[in-house]
Amino acid sequence: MTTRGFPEGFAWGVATSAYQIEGSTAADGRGTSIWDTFAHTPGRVLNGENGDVANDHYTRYAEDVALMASLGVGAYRFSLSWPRIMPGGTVNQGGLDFYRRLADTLLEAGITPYATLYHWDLPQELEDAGGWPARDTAYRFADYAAVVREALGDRVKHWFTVNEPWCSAFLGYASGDHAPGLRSPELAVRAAHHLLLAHGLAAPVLREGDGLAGAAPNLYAVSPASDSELDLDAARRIDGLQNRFFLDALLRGSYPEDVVRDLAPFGFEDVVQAGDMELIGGPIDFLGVNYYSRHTVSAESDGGVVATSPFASASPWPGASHVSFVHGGRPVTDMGWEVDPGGLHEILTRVAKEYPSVPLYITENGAAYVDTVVDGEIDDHERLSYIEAHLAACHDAIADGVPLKGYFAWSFMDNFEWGWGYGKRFGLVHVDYETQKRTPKSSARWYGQISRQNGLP
Ligand code: LGS
Repeated sequence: MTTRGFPEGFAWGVATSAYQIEGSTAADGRGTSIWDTFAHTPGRVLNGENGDVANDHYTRYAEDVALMASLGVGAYRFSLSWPRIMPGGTVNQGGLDFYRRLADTLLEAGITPYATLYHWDLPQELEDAGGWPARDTAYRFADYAAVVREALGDRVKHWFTVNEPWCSAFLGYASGDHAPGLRSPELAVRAAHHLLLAHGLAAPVLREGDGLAGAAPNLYAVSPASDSELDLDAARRIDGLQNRFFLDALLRGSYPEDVVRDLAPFGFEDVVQAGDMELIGGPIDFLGVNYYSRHTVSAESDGGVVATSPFASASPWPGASHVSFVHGGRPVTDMGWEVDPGGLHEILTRVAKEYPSVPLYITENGAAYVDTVVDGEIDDHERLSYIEAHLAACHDAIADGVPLKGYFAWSFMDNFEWGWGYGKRFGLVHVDYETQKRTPKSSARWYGQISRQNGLP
């Protein structure tokens, strides 16, 4: 019986991204991305793992879509690989054909496609030309958006421009934990602005006709470790860079003044040009929210860090490199991230209250746990509880008036977890990488049931 029903038409989805599942990195004219280069550089990914084969989704997509459909999932958020579609800057029909086939297969199965244009796999030649710190990359992204809109717009109506621009900018260019692995706060702040500019240039292109578009930043609940002035300031800085920088830009068309001040030592003010903020704050149809955890923030520099890769060394926080992250006393997942569904409610109600109204989606939420296969079954009750608690938080937020339109569990299946390689499993579906066998975990069957009945018991 359903006692906590969701609004009619709520999208119940699962999510993945191209580099994390596709494999076939040399097939049908695909070019090289910064993640190919990074993963093949010793010491960047745990155990030297890479996405060359991954989940072999490029050849197994039909089987994967059939499994999604059999579970009862109604929506699928995947990403398009830019180097498959425009290797070397020219259109590659072979790459577009793959996504046409994928979209057709989804539509035939009654699953609505939601496509993300950028989930971290920048074409290597664009990195060689300066990457996201170079303004020109944003214009190349707009060209790519036009190609994608033209080729897939008859099938795909829901678009996300950039996934987690915070990660691309600050893990990619400041801490070096993600590709391209650079350690320069000056480059990172430039990258952050140009990722947002890329969104601002691409959104109108994707919204032409009946297209609907938005961005998908990763937002965190943030609290100070104590009410000391120093801790409060540390929390302001982290909340500023993680949340308000992106929310203010996208939904108000301006950067928060205090964050601009924090970033001034890194040359941020010279990066923004006239007209940029109007583009970045231009109309969108929805905002995606990726939510995983809470940061509890201290100004004591001897506290911990939040692990973003097994090799983390430099800080991803320009203007807040003195800040540390302390344990807030909640249970943690296999990533060491604290489980805090209340933080999701806090973020959703905050966005709805403090910003101009825009429909929201949870574009990612989920957890890694160590799964054990017993007689071919995986009873992942911790993952199931994590998702159930976060869905309850969504239900509460909707009751409080938040215009939440859908939820995408991260992830449909276990996959390549960036710097952590294949060791961390976020999937509702288990993947045996030796055989590529997919086995739905208990959480997958449960989530399918919730999707079908449009509500929690
Ligand atoms: O697989 C990624 C998931 C897993 O956890 C996905 O590709 C990303 O879009 C997303 O970043 N994902 C994710 N996020 C949690 C990030 C926690 C990092 C904490 C570091 C903060 C300093």
